[in-house]
Amino acid sequence: MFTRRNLFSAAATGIAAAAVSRSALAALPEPAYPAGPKTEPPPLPSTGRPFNPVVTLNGWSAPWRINGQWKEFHLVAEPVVRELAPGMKANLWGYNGQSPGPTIEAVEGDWVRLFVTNKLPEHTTIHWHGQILPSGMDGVGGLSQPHIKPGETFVYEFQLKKSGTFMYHPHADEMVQMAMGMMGMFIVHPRDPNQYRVDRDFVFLMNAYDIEPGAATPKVAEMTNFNLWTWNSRVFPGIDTLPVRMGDRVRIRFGNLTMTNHPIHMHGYDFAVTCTDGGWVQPSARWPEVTIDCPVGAMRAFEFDAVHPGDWAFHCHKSHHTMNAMGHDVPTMIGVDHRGISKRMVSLIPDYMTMGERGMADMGEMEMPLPDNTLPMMTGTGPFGPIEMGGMFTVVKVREGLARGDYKDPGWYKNPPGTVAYKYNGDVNKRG
Ligand SMILES: [Cu+2]
Repeated sequence: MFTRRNLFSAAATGIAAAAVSRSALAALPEPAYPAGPKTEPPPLPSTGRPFNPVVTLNGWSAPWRINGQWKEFHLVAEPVVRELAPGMKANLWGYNGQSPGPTIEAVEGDWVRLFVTNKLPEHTTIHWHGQILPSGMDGVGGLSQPHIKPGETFVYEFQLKKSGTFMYHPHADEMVQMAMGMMGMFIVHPRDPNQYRVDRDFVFLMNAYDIEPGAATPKVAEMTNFNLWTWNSRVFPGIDTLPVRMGDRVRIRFGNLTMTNHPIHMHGYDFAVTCTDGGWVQPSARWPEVTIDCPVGAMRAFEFDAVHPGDWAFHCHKSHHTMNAMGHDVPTMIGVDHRGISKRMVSLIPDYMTMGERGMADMGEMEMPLPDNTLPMMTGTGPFGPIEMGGMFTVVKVREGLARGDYKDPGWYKNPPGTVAYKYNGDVNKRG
């Protein structure tokens, strides 16, 4: 077993992340695979130090094995098929059968040993984004370690120096591997489970893809023109809702591994920014927001007390990030009079349909023919009609009487009488 001292000296000589022979693979912890794309709230930890687990939106947490002083995890980098929302599957790369990979959860002070097996057609590494660790464990291919070649397993070993919200992703052929979905969250819980304690603690990663309508594999050379904006490689209406019990203290954490910033906005509440990539924000330094901008490569967490019941939209505020593909090449038609043109076009192209001269809202209800494996640009239906969203959008559902640990969607909010905007019929005393 490594002692702390020879771990550090090994890192200094660059051999700490050592390849494991094929015969040793039998001794690796069994890699865990998820049951599907739905949120799988993890159970309370049965071994190791106690903590309050996070809930990964449309994801799950990796199990571990205790081996002496080590908490051992096993990540397998491999091609995966991810359903982005019902009706569209993408050929991505990820870990343990899914993109993003499982959330890693451990406790400040834990010694973690992470086995990484490469089943990709090219080399990879994992960088533990935000962790304080020996330089040789930092996962930058060529700089801190040799690359992990296809078929090889490498071992990362380090002690978790501080609690907070972290990520993991490759630092090898990075643009391609992240454009293909390789990433995951890494949550380090405080040593004292009552420090920064909340009742519900949600996490997700923001990622983006460029997949041509009708195709299933992202274009990996894309730099700016992504067309699918995802949370944990899901788009609305495929992103699970966040059910919250009235009175709960709630934390929502996210990381951004897209190539642009995302102003994340939650309706119905103001909240406090309590954790950034650098660690916890002291109570006296927390600032209130209703929209928190998350830069590229950063993590943010905010907290609120669930005191306002309802269905509250929760989304990126860049409006093209709450749309799915096909929204990019549509010309502005508002104010254009199509009447003459339409008639003449139909005589030439019988299926011709003019769109957009009164705005784009029609797209939310229109049954347009789409290529296979393609999602509508604006979609989803709520209790009052089409929601006209896609991409980075979901709903925080604050309800009375949910059970602790119940993350099932509670359905639509039943608004108390007299609390819904209504159509004016000439007399506010006579509501129709
Ligand atoms: Cu955005």
